[in-house]
Amino acid sequence: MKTRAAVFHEPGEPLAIEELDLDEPKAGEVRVRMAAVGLCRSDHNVMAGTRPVAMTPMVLGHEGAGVVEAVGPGVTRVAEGDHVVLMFIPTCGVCDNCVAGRTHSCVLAARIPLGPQLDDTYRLHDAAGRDVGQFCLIGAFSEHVVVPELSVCVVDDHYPLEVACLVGCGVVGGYGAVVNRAGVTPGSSVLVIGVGGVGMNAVQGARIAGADVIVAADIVGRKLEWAAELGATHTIDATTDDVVARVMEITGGSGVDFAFEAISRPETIGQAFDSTARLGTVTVVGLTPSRYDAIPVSPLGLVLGQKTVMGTLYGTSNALVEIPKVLAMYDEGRFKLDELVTSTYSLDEVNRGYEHMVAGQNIRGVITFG
Ligand code: COD
Ligand code: ZN
Ligand code: ZN
Repeated sequence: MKTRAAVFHEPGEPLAIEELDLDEPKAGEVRVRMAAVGLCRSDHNVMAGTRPVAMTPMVLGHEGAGVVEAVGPGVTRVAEGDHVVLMFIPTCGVCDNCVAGRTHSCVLAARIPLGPQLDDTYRLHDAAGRDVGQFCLIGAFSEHVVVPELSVCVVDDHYPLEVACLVGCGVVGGYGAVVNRAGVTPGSSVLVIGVGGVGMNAVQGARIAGADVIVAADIVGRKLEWAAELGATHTIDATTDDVVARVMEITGGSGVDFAFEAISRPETIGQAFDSTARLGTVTVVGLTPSRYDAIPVSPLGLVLGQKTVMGTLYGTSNALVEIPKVLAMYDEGRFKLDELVTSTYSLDEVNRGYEHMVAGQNIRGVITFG
């Protein structure tokens, strides 16, 4: 069958909307009619060339949700008609980490930047007959996708897919960093630097975990207003204020118990470290571009402060468990998802959506398929 998709060719160039040939699902694969896909910064990092992928052309997009319309031989987890959220790290279930309950570190995560499906062949082909890769094995900027059944999480069909899609990446990434990696405790103090599509969910996670003080720092005023609506008790405009000095003021000079960096810049990781109290933890969420090879963390401050600096990927979450849990909290009104979608776009408007992201206009822009 044919599918229209947004194809990445060269760093620095806009995505090209093309009609591609899509093969039938092979063994262990499913075809999904995409309903919605969030415009996450990681796809933009590929477009900008700061996060290289192994091949081009490649269809980007990994924060997606849709409806299963066909299944290949041997598929057992999923059936036609199921509503699914796509997972940007597949869950093989049999590698050492999956068996140990750490599916966020599944051995198949290494496939994210490669392009082909798990059997090393391609399901997408362009008009010139070239194979087309799928970012994160997904390539969700496409009307239809064929993906491994290991990359989908079935969700109840009453959830609006244009908000459920966000749970597949940014929501679990930010929320999981707080509850699964750092383990924020009731009554504690939290700082989130960078309250975009990921950091905003760290703010929500801190609220749900019962933190007393939740400080959000960003360079865009509107993001700070949104953060306050989603649970931040204090906000810092990093364009005018010294983040560390303001955090010290807010916490009476002690610093926060838990700091999160959701931008991916060494300077802001340094600010998170300097803002943390004795025995506090710093959790780095963003994948920094590979040109950076060090972070400004004082070794003396690390020891005297007895601090912990750690990273997190996919919110250190088992997505198959966490995605339905977050959606259940959405049902209860505890987790805000509708508020995260600040603009919607058609597939043809994908580049405009990314321009808006770069300009700081959205918490999340979402592409909806008509
Ligand atoms: N100080 C404070 N805030 C800043 C600064 C600064 N110097 N610079 C930028 N910001 C703010 C922006 O205004 C924005 O609000 C926010 O930081 C960044 O948010 P977004 O919405 O632009 O980006 P996100 O939230 O989609 O993604 C950011 C990450 C860095 C977390 C993401 O790209 C990433 O690297 N994720 C890695 C984790 C992961 O699991 N990746 C795989 C798939 S995403
Ligand atoms: Zn993402
Ligand atoms: Zn695995």
